[in-house]
Amino acid sequence: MLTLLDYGAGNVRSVVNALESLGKKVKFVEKPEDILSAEKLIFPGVGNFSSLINTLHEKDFYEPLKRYLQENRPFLGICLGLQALFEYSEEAPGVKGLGIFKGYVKRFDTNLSVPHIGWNGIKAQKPSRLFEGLSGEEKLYFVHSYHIVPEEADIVLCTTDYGYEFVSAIEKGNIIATQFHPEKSGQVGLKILKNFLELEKPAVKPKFIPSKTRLAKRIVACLDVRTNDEGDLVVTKGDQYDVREKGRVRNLGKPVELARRYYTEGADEITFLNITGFRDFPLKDLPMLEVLRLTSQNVFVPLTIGGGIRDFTDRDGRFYSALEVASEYFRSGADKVSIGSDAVLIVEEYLRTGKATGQSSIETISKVYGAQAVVISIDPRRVYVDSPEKTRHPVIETEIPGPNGEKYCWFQCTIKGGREGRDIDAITLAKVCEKLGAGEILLNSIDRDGTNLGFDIELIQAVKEAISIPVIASSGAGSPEHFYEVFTKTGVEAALAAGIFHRKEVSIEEVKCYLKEKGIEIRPIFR
Ligand code: 1PR
Repeated sequence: MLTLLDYGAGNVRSVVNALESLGKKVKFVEKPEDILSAEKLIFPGVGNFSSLINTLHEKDFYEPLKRYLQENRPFLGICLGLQALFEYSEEAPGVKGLGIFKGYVKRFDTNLSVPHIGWNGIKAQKPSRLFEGLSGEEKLYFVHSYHIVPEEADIVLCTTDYGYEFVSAIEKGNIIATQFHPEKSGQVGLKILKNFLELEKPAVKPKFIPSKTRLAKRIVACLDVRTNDEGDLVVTKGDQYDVREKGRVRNLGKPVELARRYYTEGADEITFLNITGFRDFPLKDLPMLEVLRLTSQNVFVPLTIGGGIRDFTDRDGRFYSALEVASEYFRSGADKVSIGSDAVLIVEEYLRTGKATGQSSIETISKVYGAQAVVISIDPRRVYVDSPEKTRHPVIETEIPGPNGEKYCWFQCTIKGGREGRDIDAITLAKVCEKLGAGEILLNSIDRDGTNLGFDIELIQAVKEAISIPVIASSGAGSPEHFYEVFTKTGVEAALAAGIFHRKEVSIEEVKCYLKEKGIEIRPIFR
């Protein structure tokens, strides 16, 4: 029996699912005594350092947890569950951590995109049971803006490179804690969890230690989901956002089955977009929550969900905040939420008034769940002009001239699945969203969606250069070469495709093999 310390933020369901898939029963800590009576305690953490420590105090968990750790009893901390073991964090000045180990938590000081999101390697620093069965070439899933700086060198279990070398896991006695998320690291992560459960067995020396680890470029499979004309929830796919063929919604499969297929085929991440979420209220749209619940039972890579994340008042006058909607998604198994239409309206308001309200979906969700949990999905369309003076929006000089030979264009944001164009451009939108607390941009292109012509490199370059959070390039992928092009011509961290995978024209494995041959860092597929 394992005991899980859930302090109420983030996606603990995936940790439970991962442990259950290993045949373990999980008990939740409900009262302070449950901590001291645990045989093995698991403490996953996402979100914010101060909200975690404050919640531990409020629930009277702080002291029992400290005692459990001081008694050197079996413990696995994950992400913030690692950081909380140190004295303090730059994320929350004045807030005291558990102080089990000397040292502090520091914000990444690098010119690379922060958060550090994605699959990176580990360099073992000492033998450990955790490394049993690993070859050293594995990549694990990270998502964080802060990392630990321990004072005691002997607790360092492994390190990882991101701009510089940082400590990515520690081990001392029976206490192990990782910055990466084993529960989101596919089969490799499950192996690590299994190793923790067998901690009493002998430690092993890692076979291979890379000189430097590299963050992999992520390949994301996207499932646009909606109810079809028969009332079934299906994966569909549009051509430039038109999902109907001969008047009927295209049906490309069932969401849970397809997600599972992409997981086994090597997708580094899976995104569900509830494409009619702008008009249907997602908490009434229970099938979508069920899709997440079922998917997260056996898909152990990050899951993002988008569609309908905004404040909402129902017919009876009951108000639901965007934070409540997002929380329900996180509880159902999502790791990140993606905000589309609402982000455009928030940024318009911000530009009109010149100030942030602190109450928007982006700000409230980011504050509770952390920036890394908030993705902004942008649906831009090219608007051509003869000359830059013809518009007040930032323009680019384009190599793809407009219908009348125009040499300039700007990228107009749309809402409601591309149905309504707004007076704001994608570059400004991305910049303001970053300022408000978004952690990642999912950059679509209505012009390229479903065309197989390749990504809109000019759009992606323009947005990527304007911001410092990671960007997922989307729309238009038709071949492995297109992925290579977007990774080499722009600095994007991830590339997403839908149609080619759904129609089985190109597999995720083919894309990864091609990229690997060309020298692009990817996450190897371990089955
Ligand atoms: O506005 O917060 O409710 O979110 C709605 C979400 O649904 C947004 O993220 C929006 O992008 C998405 N969406 C709405 N309508 C459509 C549609 O297609 N009619 N999906 C839609 C389109 C594009 C990607 C697509 C890529 C790759 N989003 O999802 O998967 O373009 O396709 P490809 O590889 O086949 O070219 P809100």
